[in-house]
Amino acid sequence: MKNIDSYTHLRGESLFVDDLMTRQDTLYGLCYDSPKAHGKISRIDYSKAEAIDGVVKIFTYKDILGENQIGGILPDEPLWAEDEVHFWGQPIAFIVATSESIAKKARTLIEIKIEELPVITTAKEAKDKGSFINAPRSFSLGNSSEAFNTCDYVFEGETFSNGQEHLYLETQGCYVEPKENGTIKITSSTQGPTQVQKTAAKVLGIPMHKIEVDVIRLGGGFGGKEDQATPWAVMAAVAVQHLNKPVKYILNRHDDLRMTGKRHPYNSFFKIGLTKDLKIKAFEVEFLQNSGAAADLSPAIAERTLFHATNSYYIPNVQTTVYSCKTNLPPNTAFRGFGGPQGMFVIESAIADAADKLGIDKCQIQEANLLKENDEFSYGQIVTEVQAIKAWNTAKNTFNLSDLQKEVDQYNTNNSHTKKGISLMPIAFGISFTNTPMNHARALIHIYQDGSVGVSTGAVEMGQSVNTKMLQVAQEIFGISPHKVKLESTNTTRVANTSPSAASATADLNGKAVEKACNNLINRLQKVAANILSTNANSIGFDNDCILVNGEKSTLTWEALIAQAMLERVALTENAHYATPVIHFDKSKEKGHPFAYHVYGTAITTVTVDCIRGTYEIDAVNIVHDFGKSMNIGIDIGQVEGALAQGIGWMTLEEISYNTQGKLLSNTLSTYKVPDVFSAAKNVNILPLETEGNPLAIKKSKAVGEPPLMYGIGAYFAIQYAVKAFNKNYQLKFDAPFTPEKVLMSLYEK
Ligand code: LUZ
Ligand code: MOS
Repeated sequence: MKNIDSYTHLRGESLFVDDLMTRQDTLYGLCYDSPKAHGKISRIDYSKAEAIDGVVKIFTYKDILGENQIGGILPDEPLWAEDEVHFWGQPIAFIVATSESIAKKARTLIEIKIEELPVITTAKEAKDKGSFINAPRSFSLGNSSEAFNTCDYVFEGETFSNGQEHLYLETQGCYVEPKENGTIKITSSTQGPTQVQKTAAKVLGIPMHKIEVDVIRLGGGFGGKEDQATPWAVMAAVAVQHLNKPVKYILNRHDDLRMTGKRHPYNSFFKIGLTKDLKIKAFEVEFLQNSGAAADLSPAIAERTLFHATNSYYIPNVQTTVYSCKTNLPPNTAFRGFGGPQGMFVIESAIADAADKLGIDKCQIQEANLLKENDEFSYGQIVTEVQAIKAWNTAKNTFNLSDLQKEVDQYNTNNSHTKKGISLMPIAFGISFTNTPMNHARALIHIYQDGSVGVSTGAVEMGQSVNTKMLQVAQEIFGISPHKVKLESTNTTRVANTSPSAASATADLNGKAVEKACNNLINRLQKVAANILSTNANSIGFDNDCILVNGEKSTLTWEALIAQAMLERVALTENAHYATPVIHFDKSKEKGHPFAYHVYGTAITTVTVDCIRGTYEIDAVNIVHDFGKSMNIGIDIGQVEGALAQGIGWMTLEEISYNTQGKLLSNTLSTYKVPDVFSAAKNVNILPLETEGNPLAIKKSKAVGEPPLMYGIGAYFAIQYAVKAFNKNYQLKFDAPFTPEKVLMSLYEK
């Protein structure tokens, strides 16, 4: 089935927040943010800005009737700064005017004096100064310090991976309207409608039932709207509470880039120990996460880094620690993979370092340590239905690894100014929110009396096609044509207390709730049908818009059945709740079984480096991916392709840059390079691995949003291979992104 949105997307008819019909009296909001990264606000003068015709009011923390607090995990982030600012771009005030251009003009007239304080921009500096978000976390398995003594080889090193801008096509935004009796309706471009509702209620000092949050769809989220869609919606809601008029706020790209957090940069220190037969016996890492100026989701992201620190390998002795380092950058946040990619980059670097020093191919070490059935992760989960070796071998065999390797080496013998590189990248990604209590969802299904169906869930459509998957679930259970099912917007009054659409788990969690609700309706309808057809309920089936008896088509249509059920006063609405069974985690021991299942796969990446210019092309990425039993292979392959491009971008081109004063330098699309058609892999082959799937995945179709991003890590090591082929003196460095500048320096390093 095609993505149900593709037709209107292509015609430009799909609606986003900015396309909503606005009321005639709508006002426009604009955030005034800090022009310094750290300091005390000694003076602020709004008088010139307020004097402009059309400026209605400038809101500050003093106008907040509830709490000036938007922190989700830790209460450490004000909506608007009070007397101190902690990052460049921190919201201080909110200008509301009769037009966007008036608000913009007013913003330039605000005068501020800040007594500057020392600015920390790197995680290392923060750690040295003892500046942390919370206490460090550690996972451990076996006894690594003892195990190192029995290793034949031990290597130590440092890695750095930079942040990443989400660059959702649709910037952050909201439209907020007053309703009667002090109630407020927020339409937001958020992955987490409940988080917006809860935070707005807290800041406005009103109960959650007075706030309705509606989400039509998002033009991309990638994690950037899991937590950070909230502040804008809440700012506009504060204004609406005071003015009793609608307020719209859509950030322009420049403001969005400056004020929002990104993927966390990580600086990490590893120690890896191997035996002569290349088994990794011990592994230790200290991860320094650059969290920015407030917690946001950093502690949860730090946790996922620990969960993925050994990627798809079994290592019997592991000791990992993560520090969430508080710096004067915008609070960094969720980004596809959620700390997992940062963890995996370190183990892959450690393996590359060991292979280089031992003079062998990296893939020999990788292959010798792949996860097997019943292996244990450092967090105590015993893995079953492991596909690591199967994916690896299938990739090697299907894509003729030995031929590819020969081609690369022959090419390198025959060419002096261009060199090729190759790498393998296996992945194992855990599916479930690592915070167990978040793994639940609900669905509300109405069968209307004409037989058409409306489905509401907590899932937010952000281009990942979750609505299409939800529609498929309902349509297949009811045995009706897809056009009879409509997916409604995501709305907190229809489906409440939702977890954000995140963690690759949205289709699983919400799909299972849809499945449950539909099955409950089916049970009721079977009885009605059995009555009409004088048979027993168990023999009733549903297919092709008709009712079946013992698998045979009867004369009763779906529409006729629904009409009869209506006459018999049978409830045609159902609400169901789903909570993932099996999973648990004990934070006091840092052990448990946090993931419903893992997703596996292997990518083989080949590249060509221009050794005169330092530029490179990704020749091909050949992937074997574990989709389980994909319920929509077109959509799922689209997710792999998108994630791969995003992962390669993170590893190669996308370079976030702040100066030492904490000012974002890469603040436009001319200074921040995202992958385009020229930098995309020339050839991408995606082969679905034949696996059983997992009963905790919706229709045994495994989660697909995040895992394939990590195939992009392979690009780093393929480029490194080519660089080494050109320059034998090159000392391996693990400093992502591997931009053409860095490649050039490496090619000519002495
Ligand atoms: N968000 C979250 C996530 O709150 N918890 C998670 O475990 C997670 N994992 C991936 C992406 N977003
Ligand atoms: Mo996320 S990184 O919002 O799944």
